[in-house]
Amino acid sequence: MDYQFLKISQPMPQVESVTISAPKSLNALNLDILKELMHYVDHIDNTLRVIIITGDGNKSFVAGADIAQMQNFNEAEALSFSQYGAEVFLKIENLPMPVIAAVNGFALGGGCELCMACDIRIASENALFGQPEVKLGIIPGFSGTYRLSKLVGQGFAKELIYTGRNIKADAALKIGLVNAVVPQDELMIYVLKIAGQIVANAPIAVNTAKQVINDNYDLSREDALALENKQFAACFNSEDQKEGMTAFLNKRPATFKNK
Ligand code: CO8
Repeated sequence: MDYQFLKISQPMPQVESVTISAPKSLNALNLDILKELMHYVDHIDNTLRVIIITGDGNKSFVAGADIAQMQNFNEAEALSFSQYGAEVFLKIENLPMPVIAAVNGFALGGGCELCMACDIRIASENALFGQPEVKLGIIPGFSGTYRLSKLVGQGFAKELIYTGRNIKADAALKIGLVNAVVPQDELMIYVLKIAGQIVANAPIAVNTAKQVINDNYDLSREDALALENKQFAACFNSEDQKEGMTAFLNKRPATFKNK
C-alpha cells in the first residue's frame, strides 16, 4: 500500500523507521493516519528487529489527535475514534519486536499516548510532553490514563492530566516518561545506536523478553514470576541459546540465527 501520511525507510539492516507526516497540523493524528498505522502494523515484516516511530520535521513528533476532525463528534463517533486509536496503539505495543519512539518535538495528547505505546522513548531537547485534553473539555482517549499512570505513577499522571500542563524533555526524563534526552541533531544517531545494540542480541530472546515484560504488566506477582520461568526455559529450545553460551565460553562473538 502507498501511504499518504507515513514515510517508511530502513536506516540500518533489520531496522525500519516510520515517520508520521502531516506537516500542516504538526503531524496531528486524524483517522486516515490511524488507518495507515493500522495497516502498517497489520502487515509488518516480523523478521524486522526494531521499529522506530518519529514525526516529520524538526518541531513535532505528534501534536495530538486532530482537533479539527474531533470538534463535531457525537458520543458514538468519539467512542469509535477512541477505540480505534487505542486498538492501533495496543497493536504497536504488542508488536513482536522492540519499538523506539524518537520524540523530535511536540508529543501532546495522542502524541504522548503514541510514544507511551512504544517500548523506549528517546527525546530531543526541544521535545514537549503533555496530556492537555482537559483544556479541550475531554480526557485522554488513546489509553493515556492507563499508560501514563503505569509509566510515571498515578501521582505525576494525575498532576499532568488534571492540569493539562506541558513539560519539557528534561522534566519528562526526571519522572521516567522518557529514557534519555539528546540534542535534536543527535536524536537519530542515538536511537540507531540503541537499535544496533538490540539487533546484535539474540532475536528470540529480545522478543521473548518484550512479550514477558508486556504480559507481566497486569498479572499477579505469582503469575508474572511463573510466566518468566516458563519463557526463560523456552529459550533453551533455541539454537541461539546454545550459540550465545558457547560463544561466551569460547571467548568469541556470537552469531545468532533467529532459530
Ligand atoms: N489538531 C489539529 N491541528 C493542530 C493540532 C491538533 N492537535 N495541533 C496543531 N495543529 C495545527 C494548528 O491548528 C495550526 O494550523 P494552522 O496553521 O492551519 O492554523 C498548525 O497546526 C500549527 O500550529 P500552531 O500555529 O498552533 O503552532 P505553535 O507552534 O504556535 O503551537 C502547539 C504548537 C503548542 C502544539 C499548538 O499547536 C497546540 O497546542 N496544539 C494542540 C495540542 C493539543 O491540545 N493536543 C491534544 C489534542 S486532543 C488529543 O490528542 C486527544 C487524544 C485522544 C482522542 C480520543 C478520541 C475521541
